Amino acid sequence: MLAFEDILKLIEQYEVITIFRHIHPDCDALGSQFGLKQWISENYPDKKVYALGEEKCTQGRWPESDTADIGIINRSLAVVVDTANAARVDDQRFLQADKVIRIDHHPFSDEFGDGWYVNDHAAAVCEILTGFFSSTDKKLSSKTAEYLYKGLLTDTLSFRTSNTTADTLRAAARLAELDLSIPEINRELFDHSLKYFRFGSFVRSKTEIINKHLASATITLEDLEEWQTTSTFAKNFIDELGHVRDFEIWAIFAARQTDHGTVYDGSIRSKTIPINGIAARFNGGGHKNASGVKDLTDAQRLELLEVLSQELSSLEE
Ligand SMILES: [Mn+2]
Repeated sequence: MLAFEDILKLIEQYEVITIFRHIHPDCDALGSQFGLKQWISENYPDKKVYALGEEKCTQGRWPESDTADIGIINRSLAVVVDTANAARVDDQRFLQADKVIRIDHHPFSDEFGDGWYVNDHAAAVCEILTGFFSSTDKKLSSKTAEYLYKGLLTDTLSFRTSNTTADTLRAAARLAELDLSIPEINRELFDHSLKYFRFGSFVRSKTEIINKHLASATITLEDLEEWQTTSTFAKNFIDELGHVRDFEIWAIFAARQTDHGTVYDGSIRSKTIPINGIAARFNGGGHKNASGVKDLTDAQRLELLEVLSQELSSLEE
């Protein structure tokens, strides 16, 4: 495990720094990536910093990724953010960097890289970076703060998740001091289209109560066709099932067509019961109360719901 001083030393030691994020990037992946790039560029203007990764995120506005040839990566310090598994890094060329370190807040799963700072009590990598930057005597600009705040706000669902702590709120306060427009950032990240609004109602209409404390919505290929949308888009609507007093666990599944037939990808949330262990048995994983699964047959989808249902039986009085 690296300390903040070790990370700072490495950054100071390397002339070239490449920053990598995970596939299907969310705002914490992008916020920590571009926040780190911005902070290094402002404090060490002679260094070359590259934010790499192909895939884009539809939430919020973000800069374009950089491009770097393998020669650049070879002599760089690669910093992988928000990613617990080597296979999930968007751009596997990170493996060819001179040194690889990672900064993450997912439960530790994969021992990759030459060193790491992993704190699974942090609500977001952006929270960790806020602590890191504040531990130095370097400048933290409003622009860097805005990137970090976006990651913090989204990974905590606006400071509502179970991993939101006093440290999270202190980090947010530290960032907010730097002249951020809180309502503008909120609108940028959370205002959505009329189609999104209507699809949310559709997801609610498809929600079934499996037992009193477990709810699930399954979006079929026909549904996706009718709405002209994708399973990735549909899975984002997991929050439509949240905020119901009776539900302890809720899940959304969306169909995807593959060469070997229809499979289901899903998102699962719980109030208190750990679900990442169960998700791991169904081609998935994630956080204690927020996990994903993928490539399930319809039978596996039903089996998963059965397992979740049994998990809840301990709550029945
Ligand atoms: Mn994250």
